[in-house]
Order: sequence, then structure tokens, then C-alpha cells
Amino acid sequence: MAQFIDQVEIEIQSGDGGNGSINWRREKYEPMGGPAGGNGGRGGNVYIEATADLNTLIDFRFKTKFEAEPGHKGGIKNRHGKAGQDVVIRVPVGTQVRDTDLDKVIADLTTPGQRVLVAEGGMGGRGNTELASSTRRAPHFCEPGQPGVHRHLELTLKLLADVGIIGLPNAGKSTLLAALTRAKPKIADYPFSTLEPNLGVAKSEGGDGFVLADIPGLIEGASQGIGLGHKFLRHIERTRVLVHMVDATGEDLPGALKTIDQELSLYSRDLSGLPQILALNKTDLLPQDEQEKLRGQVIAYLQGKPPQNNALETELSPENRVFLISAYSRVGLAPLSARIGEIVERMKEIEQAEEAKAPRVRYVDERAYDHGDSSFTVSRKDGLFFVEGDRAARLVAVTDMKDPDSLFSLFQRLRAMGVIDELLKNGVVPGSEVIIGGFNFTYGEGMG
Ligand SMILES: Nc1nc2c(ncn2[C@@H]2O[C@H](COP(=O)(O)OP(=O)(O)OP(=O)(O)O)[C@@H](O)[C@H]2O)c(=O)[nH]1
Ligand SMILES: [Mg+2]
Repeated sequence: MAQFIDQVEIEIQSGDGGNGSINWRREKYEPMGGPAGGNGGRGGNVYIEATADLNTLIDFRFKTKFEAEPGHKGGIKNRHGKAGQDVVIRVPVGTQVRDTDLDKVIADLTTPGQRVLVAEGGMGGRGNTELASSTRRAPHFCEPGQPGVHRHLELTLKLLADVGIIGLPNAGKSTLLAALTRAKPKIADYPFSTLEPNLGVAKSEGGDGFVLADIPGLIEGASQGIGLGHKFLRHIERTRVLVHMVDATGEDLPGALKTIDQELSLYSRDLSGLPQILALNKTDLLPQDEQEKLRGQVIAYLQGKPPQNNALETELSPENRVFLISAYSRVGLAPLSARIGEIVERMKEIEQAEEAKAPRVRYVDERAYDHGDSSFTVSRKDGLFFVEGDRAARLVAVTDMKDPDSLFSLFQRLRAMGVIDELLKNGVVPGSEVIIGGFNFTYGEGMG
């Protein structure tokens, strides 16, 4: 049996920027005719892109390292180095990307074609032509390329289903999926017959149909990792409706409902907040009056819970969301399916209205990190001045501190960014110690 791979770790590396070059114009009667060293090329970027062509993360079992090409070195006659080739990692729609070093989810790929920049290639270093100025016409230095970025990412695939079928083991969840869709899940009269989620598409009248996911049975402690179902709870976190299935022939119906409800709310607020429809299954084994009595018990249980969703108050009133069915004999399925379809449609409307109010940004080349961020802060502590900021730190990292020309160029760039002005505003005077990206500088010595 193919293993269901829904979480993998990968390593990515963007390309280093190419070094600038030091070169001189050579013309017939002018052996040293001024600088002609080109800039280095930018290193290749690493992107992650969602595609509808993939359904699993199985490819990542064989390949877990992705490296973009470095930028090429600057050339003679002011020729700039070529940029390094980008790498595009393709993943199924529904994949979430987490940076394991930062322990932070950096991207959530929910639409086909959506692409995020997960590691930016290093900038190419400038060649001596671009480093020349009116006061320094023939610089004998160039900049090295900025280093690329190395990251550890975890990819997690969340199934995108509209409806999650949940319940204790053996309740008949897979039987319901098989009855409403063309899926052929394993059905058996022992608990935990389902080992991984099954998906199926159900038709609905007047709607687009909906995707149902059947997950392994949940038991007490599932939210803590007990049993099998817990591993899959995250798959149903983003569904629109839950169908909570109970075996109506069980002894303690409200107790069974409560067990699952508790696990959901212990797992996450997103899960316990989803609209829930109750399906009392296996009614073929019960006399009519017994069925009605159980229905009454379940409605009473629901009346004791806080109302679920204000916008769907009527649809989700206790009387309107309890269904007596037999998944096996296919009794009572049409009204259940119609109600599921109706709530899925209403949830989509609500989502669209919310999206219109506050559109989610979904541009194509999203940046997962703020690399080129040139913002910075200046602070003062114990007589020292601290400059903090991504770009400032990266500029310092590529400066050759022993080379006065290179240092001079650094300060020019810091000045252009507004760092020097900000330091002056904060009271920096000649002789003050300034710390940028881990380096100490003395203000006034070539700086400022
Ligand atoms: N009599 C009767 N039996 C049913 C009905 N629905 C399901 N069953 C039986 O109950 C048993 C369990 O059904 P499944 O659909 O595998 O249950 P499940 O909830 O998916 O179970 P797990 O995947 O193990 O959690 C099987 O023997 C089914 O044939 C029903 O409506 N009536
Ligand atoms: Mg099952």
C-alpha cells in the first residue's frame, strides 16, 4: 500500500550573487583607460508554486534538497554577469510551508499558480566601473556577491475538502462516504478500518457539489495524539461543514457526542467552530419509536450547547441539523445530503462576503520573507549606538573592512539609506561607537 505522505522536510539554498570584477579599458593609445569591470549577476531564487497537477508530496521522498544556481561573475568591458537560474518547487494546492528554524508558517498555497519566493538569490557585487565616482575615478576594488540563503522548510499538505465526516470508530463514516460519492473506501465491522483519509465528490442539487473527506475514527484523547484520527484532524480544519456521525445503537448517545465535541475543541477553535450536522446512523437496527426518542435526546444535547453560527441560525437550529439515517441501507440520505449542500453554499457566500470586505492578497510572486527590506532602527544603549536592519547588516557583511575604499563605499550607501542622518538625530558625535551587523565602527574615522 502506498504510504500517505502528507508532511515532508526540505532544504533550500538560493544562489550566491556573482562577484563584481575589476577591469580596465584597454584602448590603442590608452593602456589604462579607466574602470571597465562589470557587476556580478544575481543568484538564482527559490520559489514554491502550487499546481493542480499534483495530489501528494510523494516526490519529496526522493528529493529533499533544492539549490539555485549562483550568479556569474562580472566581466570585462563592463559586461554584467548572468543571473543564476531560479528553482521552482512544485507542490499540490493545499500545501502549507513552515520555516522550521523560525517555527513559523510562511506560506499557505491555496490556489493553482500561486507562487511564493522562499529564498532570494544574493545580489551581485558591483564591479569597479559602478564603484567609480567623481572623487575616485579608478577604484582598485569591487564588491563580492551577497551570499544566498539556506533554509529548512516543512511542507504540509492539508486536504481541501468542503465536508469532514467525523465520529467514533465504527460509526459508519466510510459507509456514508461510499453511499454519497463514488469513492470506495474500506468498510469493516471493526474499529480503525480507515487508516488514511478518503475523499469523494458528492453531487448536490442547485450547488456545485461538495468534496467529502472521511478520516479515521476519533477516540478520547485524539487531540492529544491518541488513536489514529488525530493525525488527520488538521486535514479537516479547513472544511466548511462537519458531519458528525454516531452509531445510534450505541448505549450512551449524548456521551458519544460529547467525547468527539471535547476532542474537537481541545484540538482547535477552528474545528469546534465549524458548523456541525449530526447523523444518527444504523437506524435500520432500531424500531421507529426508539429512533424518535434518540433524536429527542440529541436535540436536547444540542440545546445545551451555545449556538454555533449567527449567520446560519435557522439552518443550524438543533431541530434542523439532526438526521436519522442508515448509511448501509441508504435511508434518509437525500435530506442529509441536501442540508450539507445548502450549508456548504451558505458558507461559501459568507467567505466571499468576507473576502470582498478584506481581500486577501494573492498576487503571483509573493515574497515569503522580507529580504530587500531597507528599514532599520537606531537605538542607544550604554553610550553605544546600535543600527538594526536587514539591508544594513547585509551591506556590512559584504564590505572588506581592511579596504578603505570599500569602507567608504559602505558609508555612502548607509548615508543614502538615511542611516547617518538617523544616527546624528540620536546624538552621535565624532568618536562615538556605532554597532552595525555585529561590527564596531568609530564615528568620524572614515565614517560620516
Ligand atoms: N446495520 C448497519 N450497519 C452499518 C451502517 N453503516 C455502517 N454499518 C456497518 O458498520 C461497520 C463500520 O462501518 P464503517 O463505515 O467502516 O465505519 P467507520 O466509521 O468508517 O469506521 P472506522 O474507519 O474504523 O473509524 C461496518 O460493518 C458497516 O457495514 C448502517 O447504516 N446500518
Ligand atoms: Mg472508516
